[in-house]
Amino acid sequence: MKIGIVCYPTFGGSGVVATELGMALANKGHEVHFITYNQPVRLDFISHNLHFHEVALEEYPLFQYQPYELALSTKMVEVVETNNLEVLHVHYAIPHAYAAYMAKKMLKDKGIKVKVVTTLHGTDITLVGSHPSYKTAVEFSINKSDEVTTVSNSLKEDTLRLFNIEKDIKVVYNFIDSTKYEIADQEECKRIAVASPDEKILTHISNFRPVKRILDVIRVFNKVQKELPSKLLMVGDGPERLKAETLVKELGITEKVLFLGNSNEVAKLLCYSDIFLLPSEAESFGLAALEAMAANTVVISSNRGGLPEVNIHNETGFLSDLGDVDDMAKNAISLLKDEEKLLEFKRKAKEHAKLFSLEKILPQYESIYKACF
Ligand code: GMT
Repeated sequence: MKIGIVCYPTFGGSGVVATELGMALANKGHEVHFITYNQPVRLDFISHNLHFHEVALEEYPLFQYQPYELALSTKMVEVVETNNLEVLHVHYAIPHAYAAYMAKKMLKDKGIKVKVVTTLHGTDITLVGSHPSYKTAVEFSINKSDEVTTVSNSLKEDTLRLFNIEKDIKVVYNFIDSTKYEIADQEECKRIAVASPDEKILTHISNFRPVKRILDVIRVFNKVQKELPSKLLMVGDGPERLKAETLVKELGITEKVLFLGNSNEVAKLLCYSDIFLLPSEAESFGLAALEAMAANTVVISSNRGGLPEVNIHNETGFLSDLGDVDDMAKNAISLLKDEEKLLEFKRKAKEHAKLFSLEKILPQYESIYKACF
């Protein structure tokens, strides 16, 4: 098929899923066209079937805010028309689903048909989408999509609770390409660079937005490091970084916490991690937790949103109530002190991650594209 993929190209779960999906589809022989304002960060031109079309914005002094939806829908029309695309798969409702609806209408006027698949990722529904400034347009564009998917059952329930949805919503879980996490035995896994052999390694990866509660990450680690030698790797960047660095200084643990910035090579950091911390306030799925599990890392997370669908309590890790840093630290310490139990949890985490493999999820998206016709 000929498929257009629209996503946010930055670090963030929805962009990662869209990019990995596009690359996998191209690998399987589909013709894939990414339409976005920058080249997606994880995009690797591994196939001649992959194309990137930049949405360029015109600076104009009259505009306080650039009309991105307009430029995006114009680009979608151009790319669909020039390349005979059959499906536009938009990731994240705002403003992508709305822009796709406009593009579809403009194309119809030209006698060209295109189907729109919308994948909801979380904050487009839970944090931003239901805000009165956006709700009407988000609800409208979801209902006008040919097919709608969410990345977890939890997000489907939230969508049905917060909006008046007339469409059937299909749940298609996030996925991982497990081959990318098979580096643990290879030379690339440089544990020695971050910790000494007796130290345990805890890791957090996110965009450091308030919803990720990275101060809880630091507080949990602070309790852990009092009990056993350990290091914390903070991977990512974002608005809460300064607060987190300040807290680390106040607690006197700067030597033990490494802020590594954004990374495209999470597998190389996760391969030596023992525990992945994700105490988020909301998480429609928690792709970072799944990536950690695929890399043999136990997850200690909050029990919010779709996290219980990914992280199985007392098997692949532990779930705690929001903000319960004592419980998270207690679970981490008991696991890290029991080498056998830790290894068993790691094994189960890796095993469970296989349920979300690319091979299982890709055909689900392909049948959704077919269902549009
Ligand atoms: O969580 C983020 O910071 C990024 C956000 C996004 O929209 O890119 O991630 C959302 O989509 C991911 C992929 O489907 C999910 O794994 C994340 O759980 C979800 N984030 C939230 O719901 C907060």
